[in-house]
Amino acid sequence: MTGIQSGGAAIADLGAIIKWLDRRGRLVRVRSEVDPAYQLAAVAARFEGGPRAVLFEKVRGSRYPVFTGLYWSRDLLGDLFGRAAATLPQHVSACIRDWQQKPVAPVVVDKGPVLQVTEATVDLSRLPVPTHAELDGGPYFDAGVVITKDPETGVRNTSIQRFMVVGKDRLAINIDAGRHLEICLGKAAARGQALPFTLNIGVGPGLHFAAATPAEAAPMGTDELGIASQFHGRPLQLVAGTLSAVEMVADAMFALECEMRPGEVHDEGPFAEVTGYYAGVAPRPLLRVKKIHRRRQPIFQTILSGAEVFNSVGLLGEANVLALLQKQVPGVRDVYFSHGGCGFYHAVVQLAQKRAGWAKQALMAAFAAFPPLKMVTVVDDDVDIRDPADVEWAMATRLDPQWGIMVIENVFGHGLNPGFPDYLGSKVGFDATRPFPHTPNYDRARLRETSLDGLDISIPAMPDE
Ligand SMILES: Cc1cc2nc3c(=O)[nH]c(=O)nc-3n(C[C@H](O)[C@H](O)[C@H](O)COP(=O)(O)O)c2cc1C
Ligand SMILES: [Mn+2]
Repeated sequence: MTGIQSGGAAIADLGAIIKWLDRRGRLVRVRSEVDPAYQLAAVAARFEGGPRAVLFEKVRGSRYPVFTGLYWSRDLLGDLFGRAAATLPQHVSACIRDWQQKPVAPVVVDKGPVLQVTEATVDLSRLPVPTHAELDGGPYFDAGVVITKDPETGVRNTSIQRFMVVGKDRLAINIDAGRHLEICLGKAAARGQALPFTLNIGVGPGLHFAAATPAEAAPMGTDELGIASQFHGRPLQLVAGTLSAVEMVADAMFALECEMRPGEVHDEGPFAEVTGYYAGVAPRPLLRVKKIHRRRQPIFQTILSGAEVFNSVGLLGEANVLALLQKQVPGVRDVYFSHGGCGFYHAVVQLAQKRAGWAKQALMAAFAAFPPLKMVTVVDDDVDIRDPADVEWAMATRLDPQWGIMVIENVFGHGLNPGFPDYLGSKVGFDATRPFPHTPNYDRARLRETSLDGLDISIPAMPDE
């Protein structure tokens, strides 16, 4: 496996990534014109989870193509990084650990592709912003990286949020409880100031992962943009803002310079979320887009609410839980956030148990490491944590419901999960490990390893093959 990194700085440049996907046969090109309202997302969904990303070359009402699907397959991501898909959490947690120990700060450079064109006026209707699901409240930016600065300390913060278009130069944003952006907005409000930030669209996975790094791994006051430097193997490049002290990403396809004025709100939603449910309408922060910069020939990026989020928020959560559990619980081998669990509500932990009772320690540590988790299942090291049937087998044969189920009531969880109205609900842990010490009646039956090479085997074709 070579991956794109053998091409140098290419991993930081979505344009280079799209070309690389094309050369690898990993890019579906939709040449016919599609409607950004409903049709684009519906067509993209037909390819969701497959080995290829999708480029929509002609999008009605706009001059710019739209790209989607970079994150919906771990195999594609593994190929891009030149490593086996199952080792992505280890790679991600190694990059975060290296940043925690010795951060490589981003550098501010004079020029960057994003500054090739600055629009004379701000008109969001010229951008190919898609409306995804049938009841969505409008077109949404959902793949933009937000950069802001803490109004007190000046330290940068980065995150990804969904933004609904509510006017020619207005967006409404959803900020979940406790996000650092919420804290920054609160600090700006306390000082009676507006909060400037930039929305950077069309970036590489290193920066996307940096923005999605959970607060538990990148606490308030740390400049998590440095995590992108680790993925890139060189400092992330920024360019200075033209209206405020907040920088933009030099390699982005588009950068919007924006401002939130504390107290200004607008109805936002509904939006079909990663949970498979609609997030409801509520008054949420309104913001003004003051300037649009872009490449000469930019490509807009959108993300489908589903596997793409499982493999970004979920992958980052997984990497963090794995790193913390390996520090705290002897014998933790691997962690997987299942897709049936919306990518970040159900963690499956693989444990080579060393002493009785440590499976429950692993349950508690996992819940503490990542607050959105609603379920944690711990299995032994002979179970394939990425195979739901194997995990179910462990539950069906090894979980003892008398003592293996741990319920935690009235605990903070993820507000988008309908079981956590106002972020409060119950969580459940399943200890599906064998009783300790191990006895032969829980040993797994196995057939002997064999090879089909040299065996004369005839496989007939079936009528509809
Ligand atoms: C595609 C995508 C969409 C997201 N949408 C939102 C959102 O609308 N609101 C939100 O608060 N977090 C959203 N997140 C999660 C945050 O970006 C993520 O938790 C981040 O770490 C928050 O940054 P912070 O730790 O600096 O607060 C999204 C993440 C991804 C990858
Ligand atoms: Mn942060």
